[in-house]
Amino acid sequence: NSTANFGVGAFLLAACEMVRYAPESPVLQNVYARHTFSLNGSWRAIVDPFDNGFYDYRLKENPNGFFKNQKMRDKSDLVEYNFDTAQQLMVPGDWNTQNDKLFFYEGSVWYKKDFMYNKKADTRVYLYFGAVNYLANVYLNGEKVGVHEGGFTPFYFDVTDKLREGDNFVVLRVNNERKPEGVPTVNSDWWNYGGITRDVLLVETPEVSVDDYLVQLPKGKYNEITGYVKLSKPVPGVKIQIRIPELKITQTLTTDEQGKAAFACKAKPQLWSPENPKLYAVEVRNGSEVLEDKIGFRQIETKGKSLLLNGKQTFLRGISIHEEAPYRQGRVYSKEESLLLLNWAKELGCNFVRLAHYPHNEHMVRAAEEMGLMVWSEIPVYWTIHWDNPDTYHNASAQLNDMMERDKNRCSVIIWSVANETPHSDARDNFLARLAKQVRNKDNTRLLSMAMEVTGTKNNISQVKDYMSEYVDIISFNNYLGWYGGTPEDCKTRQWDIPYDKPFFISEFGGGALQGLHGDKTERWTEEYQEELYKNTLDMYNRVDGFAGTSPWILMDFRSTRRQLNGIQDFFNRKGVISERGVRKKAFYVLQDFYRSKKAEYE
Ligand code: GCB
Repeated sequence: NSTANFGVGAFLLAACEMVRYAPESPVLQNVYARHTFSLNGSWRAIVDPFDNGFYDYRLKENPNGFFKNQKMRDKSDLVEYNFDTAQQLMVPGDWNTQNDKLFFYEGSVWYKKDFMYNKKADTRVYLYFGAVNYLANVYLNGEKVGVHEGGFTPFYFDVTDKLREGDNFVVLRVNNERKPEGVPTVNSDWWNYGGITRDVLLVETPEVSVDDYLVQLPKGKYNEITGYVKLSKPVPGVKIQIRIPELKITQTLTTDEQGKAAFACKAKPQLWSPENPKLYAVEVRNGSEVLEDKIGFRQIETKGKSLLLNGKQTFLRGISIHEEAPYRQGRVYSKEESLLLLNWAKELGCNFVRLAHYPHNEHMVRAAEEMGLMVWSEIPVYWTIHWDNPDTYHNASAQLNDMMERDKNRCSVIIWSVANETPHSDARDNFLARLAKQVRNKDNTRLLSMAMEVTGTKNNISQVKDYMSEYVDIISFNNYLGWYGGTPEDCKTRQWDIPYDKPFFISEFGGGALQGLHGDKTERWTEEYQEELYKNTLDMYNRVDGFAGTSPWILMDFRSTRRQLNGIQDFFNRKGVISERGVRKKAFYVLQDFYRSKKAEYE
């Protein structure tokens, strides 16, 4: 667990540099409730395609790399870089959409930010990154702090001893080169946005602080709230108070030898649901340290082919979403832009969103919760990654861990997904089975799934018989009948064989349409084709027993390097039901109608 917080890169380096990467294992649950200083804003940036700031001319790591932030001492001095005159990039933000020259860029960029800090007694300070895509080498005041691999999960380092009174500077080498052994691997259908893509914070905590907590309904129970708190250090005898004022709960806990304390108390909270997204103010107090959260309570389970929310059968009226900003493109990092996307989902009539194909920023998950949207959260184990490579496994496992840690108090998250469209092999099955076990060991209050595929079609009957089906709670699969194979007409007769006593969920279907392009419903890329495909697909699955929901691909057109067709795609995947400029296509209204009728059916 401790190494997982620092990702695989840090783990590998830890072996050779024990001191620098000694496991610290903070979780920093609910970072936004803590005492923080934002390091967002304008950063200096040096583009470094050959990693000249990292390696010397013998390709050895240069102990005087750009992280030293050297300045000319006199006029004869030779320093071949200068952060102070370098271009500026906004953080958070991907570099691709901030500078035309960086649109397709994949490589290293050095970032630097100056800041003032006044040191305080009895305080630990963490340098926190919401996410950096993909590899981050972090330095403070010219010293190495740590390394993190993986583009969509938070990480942090204890920098208390490296901070100086007054002026400080932080430098990052951010590298977004795709690597075959990476997670994701070299091939994916989205833009490889590079940069410091989420918030950067300095987090101050007391010397011994509450670094983690969990508050939830235990599996299957409605009249009890359970959970735990954990200190940043194994200090026994510390009194921690948990309060849920609205429920008149005040629990005073005393930590054990590990600095942990568990609790359970009788309570009958109003349940969270899309119709009533009730959240309770929760307060965790450790002396003067107070963490405030809003937490909802619900049960999600399956029974035979049914999916039950709070014991009541439900249908997931979903949509898949990439973390891509409307109008401007680039990565979403703010609550405002998260709301834009989620409001569209609400307008469609959704009660569920699939946040594909990687953990989205924390604002997105929290906003979904406030709005009454259930969430599918996924790690980028996407297509054909290196199933046999132990480093790849550790990387995926660390990302899974960090996703679950960050969002474990979010009742909106009902499904942890460990993969998308992965090809069967023994190595893959073994890899995914281990991830599935990891989910089960950590959390029994949510469902486990993965987006699988059709395994065969014979006599017009498509079968979904993936070996991973025994591991999941809900059989999810992506299928593009009518787009990548066949025509929308074929949906009218296609039969389905899904031989499990579990609900099934269509995690993707869809087809491309250029918004504003009209024609006959058999003509590709027209809104009419996409509209027909939506009608026929929804009718088709609606005839199959156990159909528990869908998250069509996708809410909005999004940038993809794989989509090159001139005049139509222009590097956009056009399967959105809304264009990247926010214009609804005809299929939007088909889905909206369908969800209206589903809502009525289930109420
Ligand atoms: C898929 C993938 C998704 C792609 C989509 C497509 O099955 O899961 O990432 O973007 O198909 O448009 O081909």
